[in-house]
Order: sequence, then C-alpha cells, then structure tokens
Amino acid sequence: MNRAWWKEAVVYQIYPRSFKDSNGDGIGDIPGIIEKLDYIQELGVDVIWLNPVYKSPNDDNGYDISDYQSIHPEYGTMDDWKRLLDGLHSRGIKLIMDLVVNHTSDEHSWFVESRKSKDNPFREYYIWRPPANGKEPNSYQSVFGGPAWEYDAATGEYYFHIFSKKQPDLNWDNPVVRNEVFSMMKWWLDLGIDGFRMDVINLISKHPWIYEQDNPKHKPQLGDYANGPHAHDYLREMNKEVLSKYDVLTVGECPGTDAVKGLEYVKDANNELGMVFTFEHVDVDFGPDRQRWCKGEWKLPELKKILSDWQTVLYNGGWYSIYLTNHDQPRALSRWGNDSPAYREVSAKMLATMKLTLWGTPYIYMGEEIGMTNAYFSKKEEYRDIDTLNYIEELEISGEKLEDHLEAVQYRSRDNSRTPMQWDSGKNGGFTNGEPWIGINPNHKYINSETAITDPNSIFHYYRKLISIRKENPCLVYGKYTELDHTNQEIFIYTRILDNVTMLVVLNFTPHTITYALPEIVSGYTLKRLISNYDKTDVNVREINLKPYEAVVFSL
Ligand code: TEU
Ligand code: CA
Repeated sequence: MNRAWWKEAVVYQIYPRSFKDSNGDGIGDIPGIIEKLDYIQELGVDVIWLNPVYKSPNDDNGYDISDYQSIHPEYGTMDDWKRLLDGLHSRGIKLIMDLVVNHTSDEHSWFVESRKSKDNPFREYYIWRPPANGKEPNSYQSVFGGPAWEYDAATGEYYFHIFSKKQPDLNWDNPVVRNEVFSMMKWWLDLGIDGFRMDVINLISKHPWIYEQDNPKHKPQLGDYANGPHAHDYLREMNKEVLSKYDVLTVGECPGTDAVKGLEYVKDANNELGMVFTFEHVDVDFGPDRQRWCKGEWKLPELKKILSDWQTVLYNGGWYSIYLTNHDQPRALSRWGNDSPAYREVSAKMLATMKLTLWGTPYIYMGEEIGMTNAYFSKKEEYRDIDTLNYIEELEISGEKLEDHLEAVQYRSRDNSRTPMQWDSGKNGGFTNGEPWIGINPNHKYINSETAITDPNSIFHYYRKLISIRKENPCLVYGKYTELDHTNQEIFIYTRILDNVTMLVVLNFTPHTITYALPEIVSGYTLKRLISNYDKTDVNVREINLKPYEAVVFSL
C-alpha cells in the first residue's frame, strides 16, 4: 500500500459560523479561529477542514457561493484568511478548503448573466429547460423540499437545482464550466492550501432521466442524483488538469454510493480522488422507504457491517475516511453513544477509540473532542437550518403539528451540530460577546473546553492520547482490518495487523457490564493494554469483563 501524509493525518473540521466570534456580531469568523490555533495544536491534529467561508448570500450557510475567490465579509478578509493559513502552517498544520461546485448561488455573476437571455454566453453554464404543458419539465423534487425546477420569468424557462432554488446546478457537461472550476482550484492551491473537501462531487454529472417525463420509478432522494454517467470522466479530468500537479488531500462527499462504487473514486489506479465521505453508516437509522425525517431504529451489526464492508473493499488499492458526525448530522455521541450524564464521557471516549483505530483517515468534528451533544431545540424559532425549516413548513402546509414530529426533528436536524462551540461556562459559552446567530446549548455550564483542558481525564485528553498512539503505531494507520464476532449485538471487536504487529480493539456499545470470551486469535499472547476509557481493564487469558461503554485497545 502506498504511504501518504494524508493517510497518516487526523483531520479536524471547523464550521466557521459556530466556532469563535471575534467581533461581537454573534457570528464565528476567521480571526476567531486564529485566536484558537493553540487549542487546535494542543489537540494534536494535522489538518483543518474549513467549511465554506466564501462570499455567499447564506441561503444554505455558505454552500451557496456567489464568488469563489473572495471571503465573505462576515468571516473576515482575504488578509485574515492568509494569516490563518500562515498560523496553521507555522504550527505544522495543513488546511483544506471546501469546494462547492455542483452548484453556485443564484447571485453568482455566472447565473446573473445566464438568466438574462437564451443567447447569453453564460446560458449553458446552468441547466435550462422549457416548460412542459405550461408547467415544470417534470415533477422531480429537490433534496430540501419543493420542485427541483424553478421558473424564471425573464426567459420563460426553468432551471434545475438539486438543493435550494438559490443553488442552481452547474452544467458540467459544458467544458467551459469545467475549465472555470479547474482554474479556480489552481488559484487556491497556488495560494498554498493543502487540498479540498468536495461537496456532493458525485452529483456533478446528471442522469438523463432528470430531463424526462415523470417516471414513477423516480421519486429521487439525494442518492438517486448521484454517480451520473460522466462522474468519473470529469473527476479524472480534474485530476489530470489540477490535482496531479500538487501533493494534496482530497475527499469527495459521495452520497448514494456503496463500497464497490466508492472504490472506483479512490482506487490509486483510477487517478481521481484520495478519499470519499460515505453515507451508508450515517443513514443506518433512516426509517422505512429511506425516510430521513424520523428516528429510525439501528442495530449494531448493521453499523458494523457497513463499516466493515467499506474498509474491506477499499483496502484493495484505495483509501477510506471515517467520520461519525459533521455539520449535516446529529452529534455522534447523541446517536451512537449515550448523552445522559452517567455515560456521556465514557461513551464519547468509546466512539473516539473506534474512530481512531479503524482503517482510514479519521475526521473529528469540532466539539466532538469535548463531548458536545445534540441541541434538542423544541421551537421552530430556534431552528436556523434551511433543510429543517423547509420540512417544518411542509408539515404546516399539510396541516400537521411540529409537536407530533418533534422527536424526529430534534433527532435529525442539522442544527444539532451547528450550535456554537462551547469554550467556557460563562455567558454564551465564551463563543461571543454579542447575540449568537443560533442558540448555545445550556449544557456549556459543564461541557466546555476550558473544563476539559484542566481535567486530565477529560475526553479532550483522551483524544490527544489516541492521536499520539496512532502516530506511534503504523499498524493503526496501515494495518489490515478484520472484524471478529460480526453478529454480536453489543460488542464491536476487530484486529489490525501490519507485518508482525497485531492490535485488538474491543468496544462495548451498551450501558451494561458484559463478560465476554476472548477470541481464539489471542490465545498464546500476552495482552498489552495500549489505551482504555477506564483506569483498569478486568481481563484474563480467557475472558474480559467489559464495563459500560468500555473501550480497550490491546497490542498482542
Ligand atoms: O451536503 C449534501 C447532503 O447530503 C446534505 O445536505 C443532506 O441533504 C443532509 O445531510 C441531510 O441528510 C452538502 C453539504 O455538506 C451541506 O451542508 C449542503 O447543504 C449541501 O451539500 C448543498 O451544498
Ligand atoms: Ca464575527
């Protein structure tokens, strides 16, 4: 397996709007991030992924970009951004930027031109179709609700948008568009960035059916829009024209993709991407018919199967990335761990152990390192996310009450991970001196980074230790992953093997004490405990007594 810096790296994701506000306007900004660089360095991560900070009307919090080559004034200036890059690089930390090129904002100058007339030179930058029988070309829906086609009076045609109507999709079949994107990417890379996280990059090539008459088979969900006929062609072209000329980390967000399809994007031999973000594990608790707005059941063997599949399939010449939450997902701890006071710390550490010992590059989402939990907002006024608000409006239109769907909304809303970073127990959790743009979780009184740093047993320090153990043990980076005892409903157990080094990871996913017979593979070995979320591990040659949410890594 080829070694690479980005395979050995640990990435920390910053959602800038909610990280740290430096000027009291209630919105996190780049100078705020600069204030916290020592904190980031202390954690021991190698790379920062910054969510979009470009000029944007903020219909979808920066994922609707109106100028790819300037910084949104709310976040600061280009000079601030350069200070951030220097501050990171001088600490040995790399920076990857968000590349959002499936769509632009409708306020981007390309679209402003495109909508003016049918013969405008920018017309073919986007996807336009005439009405069908005086209506939308077809009734396909956008991911955020409502039609995927929006009427534009100036020319009497409809444009296509997978996300909000303020996010028109770019026409990647037009080579001029591809060249525009490639030269913009070079511009950022030449400023010294270390790679890109690519938003819904496998949606750029459109399936022919999006233009066709309604087909009852197609009630498209996000994943159905994915992996169109030219997705790989366009990524290979991007690699050839841009990426191959730099030593960079690339991670493409790829909904609707299983491991076999995923491998095609990341196989060394294909020269496309370094890694992809997969969705199967974070969709494991969808309801029947892949319904997202509900609190579906999930079982440990299903989660293990998804993770194992990806790690096994991608091991054949590719690379994996492992995240448990991000700015679109509920907090991992509130989902797969246990956010009640008794188990919050120990289950957060258990999940951290899993993330840092699986095969693939681990991503930590801001606040995960201090065990932040879901927001559980109960009123419509508290929500900010367009996706959640559109859903609440749909409920209202169909005469339903939010109260009757509150459990699902509280569980699923993207705002759960977007509440401000909790820095201290004081006013607004130390995030801002002003009025925060979104509510701060009241639990900042006891869940905050100041407390975490002073407590040597905190989740924060546990993460630091895990990160350094990973760095000291190439086996945890490159070692082959093998799952044991797949059907076990309560325990996740696997080995990592590299040359003559074997590591065994045992994770109890329940709040119960479990006596567990150790697998055959350990017989004849002495178990050396590398790390655990408890002071002592009760283990003998034959069995282990796992305490609630106990996690332990042994080297054999
Ligand atoms: O995410 C795409 C995406 O899959 C989610 O928006 C998904 O619809 C959501 O998680 C609900 O399951 C990317 C960005 O990460 C997201 O923030 C943007 O809103 C979206 O693309 C459009 O740019
Ligand atoms: Ca600010």
